[in-house]
Amino acid sequence: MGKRKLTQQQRTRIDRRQASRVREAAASSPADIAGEGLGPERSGLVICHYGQQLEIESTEQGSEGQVFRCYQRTNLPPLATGDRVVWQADSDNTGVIIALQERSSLMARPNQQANLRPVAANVTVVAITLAPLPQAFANLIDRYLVMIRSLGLRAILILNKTDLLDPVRDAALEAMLANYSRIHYPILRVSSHTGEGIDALRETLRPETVVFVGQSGVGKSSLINALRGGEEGQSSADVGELSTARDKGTHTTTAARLYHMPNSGDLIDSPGIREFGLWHMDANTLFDGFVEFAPYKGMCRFRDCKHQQEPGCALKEALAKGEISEERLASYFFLLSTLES
Ligand SMILES: Nc1nc2c(ncn2[C@@H]2O[C@H](COP(=O)(O)OP(=O)(O)OP(=O)(O)O)[C@@H](O)[C@H]2O)c(=O)[nH]1
Ligand SMILES: [Mg+2]
Ligand SMILES: [Zn+2]
Repeated sequence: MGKRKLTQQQRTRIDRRQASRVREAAASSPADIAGEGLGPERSGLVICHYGQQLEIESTEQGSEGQVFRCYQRTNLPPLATGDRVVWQADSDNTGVIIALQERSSLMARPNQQANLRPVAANVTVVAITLAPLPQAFANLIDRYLVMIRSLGLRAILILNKTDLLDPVRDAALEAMLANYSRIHYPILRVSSHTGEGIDALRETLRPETVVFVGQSGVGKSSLINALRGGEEGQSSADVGELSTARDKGTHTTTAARLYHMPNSGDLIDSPGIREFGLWHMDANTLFDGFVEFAPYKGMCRFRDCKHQQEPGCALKEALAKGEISEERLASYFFLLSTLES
């Protein structure tokens, strides 16, 4: 299996090269691209990508907002929800995507084979969604935070299902959230059922393109529905039951899908995941993913300090002074041990 170890910069470069190659191909072989029966080139937005097909929303004046089913030319890289593309209509509201426009960001996640699979493109904020149930794990949150940081995106934490909070049972959850609050991650507390905090969350997300990530069952799809409000004629995201089926790894949302907000901004729903690895990452990028470690980078007495028992270790000193937390340092060491050497 071709395991990749790419930095975001490299990935962006590859994407860019690919995009320009595609543009060149389009320019050099108009006969092929504008094949028989195909309409003029149009701009579009990928709403959803499932199996071989993609749903493309026209962003062209005249047909703006209309949705078409498209296939993509095989010379294109894998496309993701949120990608801006050039496509041509075929017949019967179907079409073919011929080019990918440059991406400002690409959220990808490693699959079982440690290959990166694109999930959402052109997002500005990643909303890590948590709930009292299913139980939240700091280590999964840390993986997301590292990945988000490595992609140069902004992270926010959303605690959903506040209606289920129990002061005794959820003391550990509150302590965990306080830990993230201390290192300046915004935390919004909401309930998609009671509506608590939904207006404030909508206000925070308004100008952004946001992808919702997090474990299956935390209520990502429910939140998106609550944020959009139940407008007449509007399609809503599928919401699942918290059932025993979930323990076997069934997910209600199976493909990332983009929803427009009534005024401005886009929300992307994504399938829940139980865990994902960071195997593809290098140790330096991992370290940078722990934002509060930044002031101590390169400050240890020994340049190759492993932050274990070495004298003059800046990280250990920060820990002793309470400037970084035990949990986060342990999480860092754990993730470090999972990287490909
Ligand atoms: N009590 C309570 N239940 C909620 C809330 N939000 C969602 N739920 C319930 O949680 C369950 C899962 O909701 P979904 O929106 O399908 O969760 P999801 O994160 O989209 O799950 P996947 O699509 O599998 O990743 C459903 O039974 C919802 O009704 C909430 O604020 N309070
Ligand atoms: Mg869902
Ligand atoms: Zn050190």
